[in-house]
Amino acid sequence: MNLAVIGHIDHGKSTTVGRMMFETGAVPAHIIEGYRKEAESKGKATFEFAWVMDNLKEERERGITIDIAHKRFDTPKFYFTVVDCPGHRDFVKNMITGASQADAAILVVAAPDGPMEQTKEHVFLARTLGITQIIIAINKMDAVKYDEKRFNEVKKDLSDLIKMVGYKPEETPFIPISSLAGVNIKVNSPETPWYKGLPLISALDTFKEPAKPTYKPMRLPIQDVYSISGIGTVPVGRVETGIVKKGMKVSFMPANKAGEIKSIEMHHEEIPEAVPGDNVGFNVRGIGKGDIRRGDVMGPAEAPPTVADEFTAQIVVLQHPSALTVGYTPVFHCHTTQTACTFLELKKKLDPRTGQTKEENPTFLKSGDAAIVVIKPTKPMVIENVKELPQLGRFAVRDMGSTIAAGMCIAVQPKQML
Ligand SMILES: Nc1nc2c(ncn2[C@@H]2O[C@H](COP(=O)(O)OP(=O)(O)OP(=O)(O)O)[C@@H](O)[C@H]2O)c(=O)[nH]1
Ligand SMILES: [Mg+2]
Repeated sequence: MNLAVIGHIDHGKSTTVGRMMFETGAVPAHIIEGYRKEAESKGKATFEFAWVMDNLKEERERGITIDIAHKRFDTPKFYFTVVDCPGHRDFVKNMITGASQADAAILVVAAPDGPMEQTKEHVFLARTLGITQIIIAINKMDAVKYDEKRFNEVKKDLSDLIKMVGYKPEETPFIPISSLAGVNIKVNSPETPWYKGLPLISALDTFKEPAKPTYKPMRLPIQDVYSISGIGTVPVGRVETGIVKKGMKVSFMPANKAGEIKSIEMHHEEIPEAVPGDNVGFNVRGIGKGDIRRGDVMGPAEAPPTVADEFTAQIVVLQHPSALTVGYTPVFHCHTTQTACTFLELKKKLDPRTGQTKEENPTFLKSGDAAIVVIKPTKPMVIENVKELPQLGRFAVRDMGSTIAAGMCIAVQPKQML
């Protein structure tokens, strides 16, 4: 199960992940103790659990997460690949990459603050990027003296927020925790006698296993490409649909490069095939490091990923400082690609609640509007019809450091790739 941990800056996402890794035995106590001493000596006391996830020098100095990091831990039912997302508004693009790989999410909200700007933005993005299952951890309960009243206030605000984007509050676990103190993580703690639900780690086991679309054409968006001595070029990414097998002939789009799968590795073990949800590294005969990059998508040679000349999309505008018009060219984040795309045509404005047409050919769109639009990428990009390959058809639209809109591709006019 791929799990994203999302939420506003400083609300304790990395600390929560570090704490879960510790409590499940994925990180031994002496490592945490080492981090605790080092963090304290560097004026970063209390960051010992966050440092399990924040490995970059700049992350540790600034005390924030910048890029997403993957870690693994096991619960009785699942093994989780957890993606710790940055909360800082400048790094929402990294959060989108993390969220686009996830089956489920933990939303971390600090009890003293309640929902903040990136709480809202992350919830909206998680939903539009297709994450259907969510658990809400109301963290830093120690800082509000484990007050039930404060917990209920924050819970109420969050219920309203998640309901707006389509999650069901009554089916969503809300858990009062303190990641720093280790309260309600593995077992229910005496600090919150009023809390009758499950502790965080047990709640994770109530997630439903995502259906694996193995029968669809294989798609694997490239997240990174490494060069490893003795092995060669090693692209990494998550299988979204279909099966990747050793010996398979594959094609990368829009790079338009072909090769053959030599070996596949997951969590440092060689495996014969990879299925949807697997985060893998693999070696391809015929592919050099410079041939492909983040944003390219691998598919079978006989059914390569679709490169769009233009595509039709249904979008919801989250926020735009003025009006969104034809000619506007923000960055589209779709699977692992970030590509500038132009709004070519505003076909119709929809009622966001019913989906009925409100206006044909509107001259502009503003915050809160839903619409059908035609989009043209400024350079080749892979996007698929959401009906056939939902994982490759959802996107977020960003400009000047904020999320403008999110949506899905409902028709593609393919580009001829020779
Ligand atoms: N009092 C208290 N502080 C906490 C708790 N959890 C985290 N913190 C503190 O909050 C600060 C930020 O924690 P992080 O885990 O780095 O927060 P984050 O959400 O990962 O932050 P970004 O990745 O930068 O968005 C640190 O000083 C933590 O020690 C908690 O349960 N109680
Ligand atoms: Mg963090």
